[in-house]
Amino acid sequence: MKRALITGITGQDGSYLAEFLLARPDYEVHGLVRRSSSLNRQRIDHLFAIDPSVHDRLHLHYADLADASSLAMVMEKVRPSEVYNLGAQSHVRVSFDQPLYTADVVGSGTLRLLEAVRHLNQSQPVRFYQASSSEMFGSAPPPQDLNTPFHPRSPYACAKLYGHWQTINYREAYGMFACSGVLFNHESPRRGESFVTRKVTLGATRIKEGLQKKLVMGNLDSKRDWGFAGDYVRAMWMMLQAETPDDYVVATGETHSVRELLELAFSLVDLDYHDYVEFDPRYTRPSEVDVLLGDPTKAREALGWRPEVDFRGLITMMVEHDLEQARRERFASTYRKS
Ligand code: NAP
Ligand code: G4F
Repeated sequence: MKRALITGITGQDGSYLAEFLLARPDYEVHGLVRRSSSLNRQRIDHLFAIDPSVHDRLHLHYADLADASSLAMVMEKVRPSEVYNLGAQSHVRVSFDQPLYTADVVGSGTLRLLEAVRHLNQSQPVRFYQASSSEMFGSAPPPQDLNTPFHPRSPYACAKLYGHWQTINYREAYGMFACSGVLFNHESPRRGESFVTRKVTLGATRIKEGLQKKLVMGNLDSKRDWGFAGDYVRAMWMMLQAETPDDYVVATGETHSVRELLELAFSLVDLDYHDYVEFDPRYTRPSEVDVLLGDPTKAREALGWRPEVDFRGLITMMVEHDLEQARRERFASTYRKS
């Protein structure tokens, strides 16, 4: 049995990664969860239905990236062979409101986890994956790959860059099997509701079903290289199965503007976004990343990784999911009123 430890298992990527690993009978999965006053397990509840063995192969542990002692205790208790560091305050706009908290969890949190892994690595081999981000490229002109100089444009991106370099330094200094995956934006029906793709697919479908009248947005001109989260967690796993540790860019190699995203999502429900979208500066950022476009050649050639879902397929998948959800909500409210 391989034993994987995932920080951020309750998030979008953590849930897809856990699902991917549990589909393989040779994996036991351990996830870190944070204590909160209300349970936040919607993205992983369904995993227990994969097959009866999951009840013995999926385990959750309370810990926090801000708390070094909790990380050391879980590491010692679980003794994983693979560690995936996906936990983060991952919202770029929010990082401007909470820069110190973001730096602590995203930057120092990675270092705390690396220290716990280094300690365990002295008695057994441990492979480490760091969830780095294309935000680190910031204002560097596209296309971006690992030879592109970083120019971060938010507290979140600066903190991710710190975690990226710490990961590389632990590999070089201690010979650890540590990889940094520089992943471009990836989305899914499980994407948090305040990220732009999900905000748009939820907005378009709720407007279609009469549950919402307008959609208030920020900068429509920025461009992103959007892929499907299910494809991207496969790349994370592939990095840790390689013979030698290395860093990779994971992207589709295509970029689209927020405006194109609006056009597509609204057209899928036969609406014109111009009739519903309004601007509010509250959704802009003090410094913006204008264009992200990744070059995934290295991941394709060295790992054999390729994305299976394209931009249109991704937004269609999200719109279909959210339309079904909006219909259920409309039906429930009509039923309550009758
Ligand atoms: P997400 O949906 O926001 O999930 C973040 C996860 O981190 C959640 O499980 C959250 O737990 C957990 N977390 C937050 N603060 C924590 C703390 N102090 N200690 C432990 N866990 C904590 O993010 P995602 O989209 O899955 O992204 C996964 C990782 O990839 C993140 O590191 C993100 O920054 C990075 N990344 C994402 C993208 C992308 O486009 N999705 C691209 C590049 C890199 P709760 O459920 O309790 O809040
Ligand atoms: O969906 P977003 O919030 O994602 P962003 O900032 O690119 O960050 C995401 O991808 C990173 C990888 O590059 C991850 F590391 C990070 O954790 C996160 O997952 O915004 C995308 C674009 C931005 O240019 C933003 O200004 O959409 C623009 N936008 C326009 N109106 C909006 C809105 N973004 C949000 N969240 N909400 C709006 O109303």
